[in-house]
Formats: sequence, structure tokens, C-alpha cells
Amino acid sequence: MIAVVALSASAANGKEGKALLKRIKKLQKQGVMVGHQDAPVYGKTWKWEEGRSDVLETAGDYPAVMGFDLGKIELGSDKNLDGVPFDRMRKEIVAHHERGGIVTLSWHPWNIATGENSWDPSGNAVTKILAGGETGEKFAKWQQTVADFINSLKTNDGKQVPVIFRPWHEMNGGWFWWGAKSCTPEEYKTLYATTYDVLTKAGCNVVWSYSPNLYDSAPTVEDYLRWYPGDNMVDMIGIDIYDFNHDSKKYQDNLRVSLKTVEAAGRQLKKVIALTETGCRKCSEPQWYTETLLPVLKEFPLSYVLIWRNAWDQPDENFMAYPGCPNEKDFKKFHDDKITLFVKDINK
Ligand code: BMA
Repeated sequence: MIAVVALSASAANGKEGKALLKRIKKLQKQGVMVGHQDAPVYGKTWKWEEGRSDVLETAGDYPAVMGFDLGKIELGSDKNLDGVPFDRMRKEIVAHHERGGIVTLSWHPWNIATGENSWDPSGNAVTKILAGGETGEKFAKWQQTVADFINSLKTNDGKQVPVIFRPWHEMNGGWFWWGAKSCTPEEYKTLYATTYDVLTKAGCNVVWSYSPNLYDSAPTVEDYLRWYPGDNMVDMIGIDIYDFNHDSKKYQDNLRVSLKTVEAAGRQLKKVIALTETGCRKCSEPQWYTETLLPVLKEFPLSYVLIWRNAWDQPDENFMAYPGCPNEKDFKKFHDDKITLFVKDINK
């Protein structure tokens, strides 16, 4: 009898991209990696200094995962939409890789149809991009700038640094020009496929991530996969869920209900799962980390949780603990828990 081994399709590109996916799968068995957006470039009370991180200064270690955003790279800007210089970003990505950490990239590109930012759902940008012509060509160049940046991530000895790429996130919401108010799922999938195609042809080393946003009511696996571009273009699946209004009970319910579906989808598709964006806005609850977030992290086989940024210039964009915050001690306890992995933990 011949044994037929069913291999699930994977999307990861390049030798280093594939190695990263393998590492992520292995690390998932050890615990949940803790991540922070823009960790080493600014924090609640500082900006642009080197060697700093609110997570490091609160918990004594760098996060395992660092997130960065490429928005505005497509316009040829030397800084992203939040003012982070791309040269600095590159340097920090390579440094994090060299300390054994993992990097995830998101992208908030401008609306090519209206000239406004990502949060302008008008203008039928996706339809226009897919129709080709001048807009299609211009957009292909925009995508190439992303590929070029990813390919420029190299260590001193010339080794390529792989990243988790999470394009076209929160598509089930109506706020982005690639979202539910602006295109059909079929158009969305085609848009995603063009990105996959450009980066693959450019030889980028990437692990691919799919991440819708919190649903209005409990999503079925079918709801969750409505925009899923296909097994051959996705390696990890996740969801973005925040505690915006300091309602930990509601937040926990949202997490449990949604992650149950993400977990079921992950099982079905044989994909790693993650909480791709989260955080408690301006968090003042002293036990938020150990009593609100941690219990849920223990219930699901998550690979990582990415806590969003601590913008020095926008009090509302403050999601991670920092020295002197009301839950500083609690975050330290969260760090000390066996299940949470910071950069030292994933290099043991
Ligand atoms: C959003 C907000 C924005 C920011 C963008 C990219 O979620 O934090 O303020 O510009 O991410 O980082």
C-alpha cells in the first residue's frame, strides 16, 4: 500500500522565508511570543533615541516580535506615515533579527484613486488598480517599492532577513480603501494575489499573514474566510481586536468568540494562528495583562500577540505598558509567566 501524505500548501517565499515559517511553527509549541509595534524607534515619552524600547524598560527584555509599517514608502517618502525613517526601520529590523527576534510588516498605502491616505474608502481604488492601464502600472511600481525594501533587509554578511508580511489587513471593516465598503471579496483576493506575485517574482523572503478585524457578531469559519486568498498565498491567519473602551469583560468575550473561529480555521487549513493586533487604549487597569489578556492567551495555540504602538505624539495611540504606567508591575508579571515569550526566551 502506498502511503499518501497530505501536505498543506504553504506560501512562504525564499529559503529564509521558509526557515522563518518553520521556526514560527516550532516556537508556537513553547508559548506565545509577545510583540510590539514600532518598539525600538519611539515610546510613550521618547522618540528616535537608539537602544530603547518601552517593553525593554518595563520588563527587562525586548519583545520577541517587532512590528513596523511601510505606509508611504510607495510615495517615495524617506519616512513612513508615522514619521519613522525607512533607513532607521531597516537598521532596527536587521538588529532585531540579529538578536534572534522576529519582524512583522504591515502596509497602510495611500489611496491611489483619490490621493488620500489608507482610511479613504472612496474612489473604487481596487477596481481601478485591477483594470490595469495607468493606475495599474503606477500601482505595480508602488508594490515594487515594498519588494525592494524587503529585499534591502540584509545582515552585514549579506544574508537576507525574512519577515512576516501582513498586507491588506482588516479588510472586513469598511475604513480602508481595500475593505468591505470598497471592493468585493473576489476583487480583494485578486489584489492580494498581485502583491503575492510581485513579491514572489522579486525573490522576497516572506511569511504571509491574513488578518481580518473583529466582527460585529460571532463569525463562522465561513465568515472569517470570506476574503481568504488561498492556501498557497497565506501561512498564518489572525485577527485584530482591541480593548478600546476599557471594557475588559467585553474584550475577553470578543477575543474568545473570535479566536475560537480563528483556531477552527487554522486547524482546517493547517495554518498557524496569531492575535495580529491588540492592546488596551491608554490602559489604566492595573491588572490588565495578567487578568484580562493572559487567561485568553492560555486558551488558544497562538503563535504571537502584537500589541500596537505607543505613539509619543498621539495620546490615543498608546497601547503597550511603559515605565511608570498603572500596569507596569503587572506587565513584568506577564513577562515572567512561562507562556509569554520575549526575545531571550525564543533564543534559549
Ligand atoms: C493605525 C494607527 C495610526 C497609524 C497606523 C500605522 O492603527 O496607529 O495612527 O498611523 O496604524 O502605524
